[in-house]
Amino acid sequence: MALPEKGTRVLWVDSRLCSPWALLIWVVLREKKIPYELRRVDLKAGENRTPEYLSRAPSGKIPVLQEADTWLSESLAIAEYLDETSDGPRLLPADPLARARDREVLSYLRSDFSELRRCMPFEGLFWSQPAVTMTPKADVEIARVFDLVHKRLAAKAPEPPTLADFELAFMVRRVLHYDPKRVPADVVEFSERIWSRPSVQSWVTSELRPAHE
Ligand SMILES: N[C@@H](CCC(=O)N[C@@H](CS)C(=O)NCC(=O)O)C(=O)O
Repeated sequence: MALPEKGTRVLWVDSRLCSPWALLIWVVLREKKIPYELRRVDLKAGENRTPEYLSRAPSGKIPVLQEADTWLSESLAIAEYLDETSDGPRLLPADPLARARDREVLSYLRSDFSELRRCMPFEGLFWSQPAVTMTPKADVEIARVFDLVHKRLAAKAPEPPTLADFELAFMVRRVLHYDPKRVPADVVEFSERIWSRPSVQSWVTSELRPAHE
């Protein structure tokens, strides 16, 4: 695991570039125009399970942010840290209640929706995946995601997007990919507006992603 020059900010991501959690940090760095180096970890080869990696990122997961000898894991902690310590547009609202709402949605997206994720894996956006039968639980979770988007559209101006907007758009993107007819027009518009941002598209179209899984 070659270490970067001292003083360089480094984002460690999965080598296949298909983690939505890593995507969030990629987007934060680009939206806020923060210079960084990218390092890729081959999860399939177990590069995240070496004693060296685990001593820096004890969960053995990506994304990880490195600043000199400081290593920070967990996408939400990293995103919030970058937002608070850098210039550029605020990606978490300044207003305490609006910020709490953002964190509420970000927490839901981490703790709930496991069936939606299982039935509509993010990998499918880039490589064909074996078909998975939808389940009633996944249907309920999809309806709940749409409901969260509708609540946001009713409550706040669409610009600039916040962390919760980005992650909701990533979740909607799964449904748009696997079963577009399900997605209401206003939710399509919400997701497309965010998915088409240069910060997101630079990740979607990255040549670093292997052509085959
Ligand atoms: N709660 C973590 C989740 C990160 C996560 O699940 N990363 C996956 C890739 S999508 C990972 O590194 N998996 C490797 C493993 O668990 O061995 C975050 O928000 O950063």
